[in-house]
Amino acid sequence: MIATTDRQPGRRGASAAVAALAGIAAGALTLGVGELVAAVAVEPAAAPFLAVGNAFVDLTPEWLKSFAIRTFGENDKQVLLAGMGAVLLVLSTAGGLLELRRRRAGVILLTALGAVAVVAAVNRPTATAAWALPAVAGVIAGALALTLLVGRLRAAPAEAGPGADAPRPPRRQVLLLTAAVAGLAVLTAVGGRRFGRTLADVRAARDALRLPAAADPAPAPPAAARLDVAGLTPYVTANGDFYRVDTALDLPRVVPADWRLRIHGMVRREVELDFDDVLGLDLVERMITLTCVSNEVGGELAGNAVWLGYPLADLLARADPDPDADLLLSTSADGFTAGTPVDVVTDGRDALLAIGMNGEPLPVEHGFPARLVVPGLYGYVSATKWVTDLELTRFDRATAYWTDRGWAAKAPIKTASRIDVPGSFADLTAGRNVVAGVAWAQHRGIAAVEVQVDDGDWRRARLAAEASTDVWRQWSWEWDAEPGNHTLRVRATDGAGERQTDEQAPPFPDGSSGWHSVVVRVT
Ligand SMILES: Nc1nc2c(c(=O)[nH]1)N[C@H]1C(S)=C(S)[C@@H](COP(=O)(O)O)O[C@H]1N2
Ligand SMILES: [Mo]
Repeated sequence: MIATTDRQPGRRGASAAVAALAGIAAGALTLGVGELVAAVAVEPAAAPFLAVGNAFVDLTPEWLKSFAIRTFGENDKQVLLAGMGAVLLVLSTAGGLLELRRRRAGVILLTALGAVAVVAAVNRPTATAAWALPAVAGVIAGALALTLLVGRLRAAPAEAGPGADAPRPPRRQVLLLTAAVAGLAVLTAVGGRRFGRTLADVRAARDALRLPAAADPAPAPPAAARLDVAGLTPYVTANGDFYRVDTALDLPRVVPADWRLRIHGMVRREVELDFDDVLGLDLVERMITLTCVSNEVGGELAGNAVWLGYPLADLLARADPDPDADLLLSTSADGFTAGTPVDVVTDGRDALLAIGMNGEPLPVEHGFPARLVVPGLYGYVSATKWVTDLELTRFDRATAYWTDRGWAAKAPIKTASRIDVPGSFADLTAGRNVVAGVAWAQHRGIAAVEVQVDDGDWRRARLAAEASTDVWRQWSWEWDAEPGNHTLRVRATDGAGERQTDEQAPPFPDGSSGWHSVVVRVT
């Protein structure tokens, strides 16, 4: 039996609209109180909205994740947050309407959603039991608000029979109360976001940080390492243009004063460093090109920067690792983990605990105040940002974030080359045209790049000078283009003489492969 107090359809519609708004306000209050309790009593990441979002990120199946990265690129986080917002808007509207139809029905829906948030929160990698509190407190506040608001709408006495002059539900009053609840929701949410350490605090700490000069500065790359071709990827990637890939919906807020790095596990001596300890070390500066395993053939998920840091091998040596430890498991402030082969870190390459990027402290998005950088390995097995913990262990004992999701445990970067100019489907004029791009095979180096037009012979491109085998190389080739539609293809050969494979592979499980091509029209 549906118990509405209005017998006129128009009025019933008006009550429903008010109930829907009340549902939205109650839903917002749930989230707002969750934010506030998380910030005051637990941790910002324990707030229901973020906990559910982060859990969603962790549970997203591979096909959906690849689709999201392909479709939305680096906006995938914004798209997820907006999508969650839309779903919650629909669900809280439904909560209001359900509560109007049947007392407690909306509250039950809200409680069910709260239970999902609790499960998500307590299962976050860095969670304690207290992480349940924000969602519980939020649901209590939201349920009270929903009961109060919609209860008033339904308050008309049931005995008023048909035709009787039933008292009108106090819609205007409920609307005002709804506005008050919405205001409270905004206050608690904003209060929660402002309480404790904010992103602004972290940025201020970063601005205040003065990095020491490197004891061992980066060798200046040869002038001939840069080619002057319009549209070619810049040799050094500006911090603001550097690709960003991580699982963090909300940036970890770590300030140098609180940062600690613990080195433990299969070691003879546990080591703990604070940020001043790192600043006091003999730092080195190295140019290293990073690449994400999710990069598609021809994709943009690679960047080149000058990193300031301390050699990881020397750092680990301080802990005197057990020779049986073959895995370095690094953990970030937000619980992300990467597993790096110990032999790679200690084979003499410039694997770093990095604190500087292109002459500045690490940007917050890129791991402030400290991260790992290991030349030659994809980021997911090596480049832990906001790193706080290094454990020496074994591949047969431990797994990391992405290996738990089926990605390869060992992931050297595959040789890759990309045509930047001309762009896909460019309109060119017949005659002399420059074809140019970058190629990388970190730690093996690039020995040759070749270009092919349609099914013609492969032609050697001109290679810019090599700064080191850990850095990508620009290349260019002069093309005497004839009218018509043409396909340009590129392939590289690494420093060991191994040619880039034309076998097409998707990023999963150990990196994409295949030759990049662009189609152009020449007139
Ligand atoms: N804490 C943390 N570190 C992380 C990741 C992450 O999700 N969380 N992603 C890794 C991956 S997959 C890559 S490719 C690099 C990207 O580093 P960047 O964002 O600075 O380019 O960071 C690595 N470090
Ligand atoms: Mo990555």
